[in-house]
Amino acid sequence: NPIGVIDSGVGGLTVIREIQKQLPKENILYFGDSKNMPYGNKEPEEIISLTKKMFSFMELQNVKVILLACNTISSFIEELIPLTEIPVFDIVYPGCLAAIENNPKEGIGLIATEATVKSNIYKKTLESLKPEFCLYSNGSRDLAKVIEKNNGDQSQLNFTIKSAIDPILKKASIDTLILGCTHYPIVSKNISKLYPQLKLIDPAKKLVEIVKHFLEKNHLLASNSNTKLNIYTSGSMENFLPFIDQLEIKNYNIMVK
Ligand code: DGN
Repeated sequence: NPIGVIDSGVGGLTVIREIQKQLPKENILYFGDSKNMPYGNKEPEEIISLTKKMFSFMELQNVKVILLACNTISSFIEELIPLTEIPVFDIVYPGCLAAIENNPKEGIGLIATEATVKSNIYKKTLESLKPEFCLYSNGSRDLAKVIEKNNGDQSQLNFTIKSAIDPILKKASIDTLILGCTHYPIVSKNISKLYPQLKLIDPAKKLVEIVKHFLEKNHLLASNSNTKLNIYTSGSMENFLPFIDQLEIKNYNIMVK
């Protein structure tokens, strides 16, 4: 059975890239709800109800686990777990663990969507793991959308990145920045260029490590030699192709659903 991955759009491809690196023998089923993106500016009820629909699709396709490759969706993990029998993994907990392992000297910064920041999920999770670290966050209304819809306009992209990060640096001198939206690692090169002093945390790596451990422990690891990645989008295929290329995603089929 495949590993199921869901996101509001193309952002979850950054998690797919990591699965293909760490679990190269697994089949993957991805659903990106680009028609309804951005999720980040929606109310919790709507995010939960859209996610429920994606869960039903994952159930029909018999996935063995569901990865929430979206921080905004992961903010509602407690409400979502009871909605399916399939084991669900969120991306916020791994993001916090990875930030702590970077041994921040000062506080930890977080950029994410407004919904993620408003939910306080990172603050709560970090406090439960290491209360001594302060979290400085800023929610961006536009960055995920600009990444998904931008057609190469670097000045618009850099401007939006700066509007997301500068307010955090005004509050505190941080050295570790969590990219708390799966769209953001797509532009990590731009971010590093603008802020070379910051260590950027992409939670996907830790998330896939955790899932790998779970699959091993439960004897669920696959050993396919010809793996398949089926990508379904509720939006347009053309929107996905440049990101698939840029992230060097392999062995994929893409379909509109
Ligand atoms: N990629 C999603 C996340 O990680 O929060 C959100 C993108 C969006 O819909 N705004």
